[in-house]
Amino acid sequence: MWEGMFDPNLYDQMHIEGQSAVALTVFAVGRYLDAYLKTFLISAEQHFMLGLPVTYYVFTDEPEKVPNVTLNAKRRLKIIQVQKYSRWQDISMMRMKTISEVIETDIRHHSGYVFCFDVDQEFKGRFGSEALGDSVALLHAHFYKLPKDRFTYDRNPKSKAFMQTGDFYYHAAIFGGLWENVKNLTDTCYANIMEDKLYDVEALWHDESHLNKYFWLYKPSKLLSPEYCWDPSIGDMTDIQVTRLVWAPKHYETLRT
Ligand code: 2GW
Ligand code: MN
Repeated sequence: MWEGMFDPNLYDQMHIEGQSAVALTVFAVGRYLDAYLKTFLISAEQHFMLGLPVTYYVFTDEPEKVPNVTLNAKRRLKIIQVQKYSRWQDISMMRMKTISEVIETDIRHHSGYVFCFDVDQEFKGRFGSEALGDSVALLHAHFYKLPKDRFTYDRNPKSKAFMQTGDFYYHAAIFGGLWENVKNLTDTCYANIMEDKLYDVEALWHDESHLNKYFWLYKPSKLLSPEYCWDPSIGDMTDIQVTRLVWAPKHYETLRT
């Protein structure tokens, strides 16, 4: 999806008439809660799926610290406590298991669609119903123009994420779709992550490598352009007419130590 190739009003009309409801999952564990969650939620209320019922599922190890953000009508927020894994790679990868569980116990009873987000980002423009689809993947801003041999797929034959060729390089910061499909995605990626652990291997880019393998085998039905997750440090903006969501600044020195 690129600006100019869809009529936002037609999509909104269709999804309002069809009574589409959307679940958004986001993890804010450890220092990522203070660093990113408030900006993420406040900006989502300004730009994410306006006019549709949205339920936020915030996963955190410190529920009492979740900021109190005023929500628009028909929108609510659920806080779910999770453990804080000691390795950041596990914080990221184990999201697959947690998302699957919550789809099963809660989401599937309320929302047809699920979108899963990294928290270290901020909405800046419309991120609307045009992004809904059966199975939705995002083109990674750093790779969408690069030749395939530059894609950072997992190249270790011992990992379940191993792939020699592919079509696109997807960014794990956003994926979504009908809950049935997101359930299948998270179950499959989690099973593969656990099988890797059994053999003591870890895919190059963790859950993102497994996600890329999954979408290579089970093609997404809709691709979001990098407008939907842009890195402002990329100088070349020739393709980008509108930034709908941008990466927040990374503070690795303080957040990853
Ligand atoms: C992650 C890395 C290093 C130190 C801390 C964390 C961390 C991540 C954390 O302390 N607490 C936390 O809640 N997270 C969650 O995991 C949070 O939602 C965050 O957005 C997400 C992924 O971590 P992040 O954003 O630091 O990783 P990126 O932006 O480098 O992400 C890509 O690669 C990751 C795998 O290495 C994931 O696939 C991610 O989805 C990709 O965007
Ligand atoms: Mn991120």
